[in-house]
Amino acid sequence: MANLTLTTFDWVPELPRGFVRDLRVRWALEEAALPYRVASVPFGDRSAAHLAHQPFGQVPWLTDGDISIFESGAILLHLGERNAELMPTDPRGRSEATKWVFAALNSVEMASLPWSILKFTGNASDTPAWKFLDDFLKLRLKHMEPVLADREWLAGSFSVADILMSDVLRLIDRFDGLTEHPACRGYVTRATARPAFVKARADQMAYFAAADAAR
Ligand SMILES: N[C@@H](CCC(=O)N[C@@H](CS)C(=O)NCC(=O)O)C(=O)O
Repeated sequence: MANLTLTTFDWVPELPRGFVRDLRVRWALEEAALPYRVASVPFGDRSAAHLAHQPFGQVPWLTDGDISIFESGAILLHLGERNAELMPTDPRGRSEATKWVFAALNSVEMASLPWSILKFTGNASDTPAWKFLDDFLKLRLKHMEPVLADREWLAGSFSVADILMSDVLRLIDRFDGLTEHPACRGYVTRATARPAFVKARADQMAYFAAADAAR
């Protein structure tokens, strides 16, 4: 792969550190032992150049030569297409991994993200809206539980699907949302014990710590 550059923010507050989505990309790049450089855009402003790469003014995005890709799921699929460490190479295995990539983002994260936002903004209170969201997420977790009790990794061997699913579940766990789902929790423990995750997380933490020092 040509000249990979991962772009993230130049600084973020303490709360999201260790969870900024550039970590998903760092993790995949580390798993595949691909060399890359990290670039940054201001946390404060959204320039036209930023929006040209990421139309929602978010991070991350990855450039691979003259190809620029936003959306962490799309980036991971792009990397997975070219690296056997990230996706099975047989058609059945690839479709397994692909479907779990979409399940992580479109079935679990679509419930977990609003749930987490209400949690960290202190709005997880006794309201019908919160109860609805909490029940909705618990239903998704209830269905993930037997899947994850039954296998080590989603598509047979470790793949980008596991990076996404475990990262989604990891955020729920941060807010104690996996206490009734031991298989989901065990899966997060298993995934985050991988050396590539440990390095990716440490690198992200160091990157934002260096930004503190430079402010
Ligand atoms: N669906 C996007 C979400 C990206 C996202 O939420 N990025 C956060 C950082 S983890 C961000 O840029 N937040 C600032 C904002 O939304 O303006 C992806 O998975 O890449």
